[in-house]
Amino acid sequence: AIALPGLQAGVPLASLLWQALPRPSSALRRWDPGGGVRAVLALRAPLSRAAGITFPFSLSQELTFLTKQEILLAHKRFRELLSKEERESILQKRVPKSKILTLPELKANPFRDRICRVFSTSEDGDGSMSFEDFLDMLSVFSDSATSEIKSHYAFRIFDFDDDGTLDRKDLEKLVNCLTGEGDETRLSESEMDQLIQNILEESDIDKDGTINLSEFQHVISRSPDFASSFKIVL
Ligand SMILES: [Ca+2]
Ligand SMILES: [Ca+2]
Repeated sequence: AIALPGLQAGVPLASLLWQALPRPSSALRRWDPGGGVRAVLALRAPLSRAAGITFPFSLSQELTFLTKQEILLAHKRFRELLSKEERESILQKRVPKSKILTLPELKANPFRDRICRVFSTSEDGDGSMSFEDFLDMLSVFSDSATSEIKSHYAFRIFDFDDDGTLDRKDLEKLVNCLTGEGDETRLSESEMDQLIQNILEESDIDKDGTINLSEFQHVISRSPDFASSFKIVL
């Protein structure tokens, strides 16, 4: 039997993907699906004013998913990742991936490297983050982001080679992230083959052997718990 949590007949891929992630404990709030749904706060006023922070650039619309309190907390946490001298010009600085991954909210996430990669705007592909990148990430993982936005980013996170489609290799890596790469936990070759076959049977609607974004979003839409489990809260 394949010992992967959530893997039963009829359980959609989305459940496998996110509900198999480490469960929340009282100390770890990041995957807490019971955090409650906060009202969508559509910040019509410029965010800079709302948050009391001076931004010399216009922030993207996606950031409307964060509340003023969340932005202020993000600002504080990001600032703490910078050295004293760097804190003078926080908006011009990038925090290296190694530092970002010291945040407990990311440290235990099996997709931490991919998350940095997807949200980093660094042209070097080093996963470093500007404050704007950091806010983008928190916005997508916030309670208020829509399921469509979350599934779009989940797809990008799972698309390990960034080629716009989830093929067998991506799915294999994804499963290994969930089970861990240790000899005791990882799936055998035949279990892996079976699992990927199941995932494709369920998701690959046009039968081209890979899962594209709309196929992925279709599967995710059948998992009502997805949006509440795709979450990082500082
Ligand atoms: Ca791919
Ligand atoms: Ca397909």
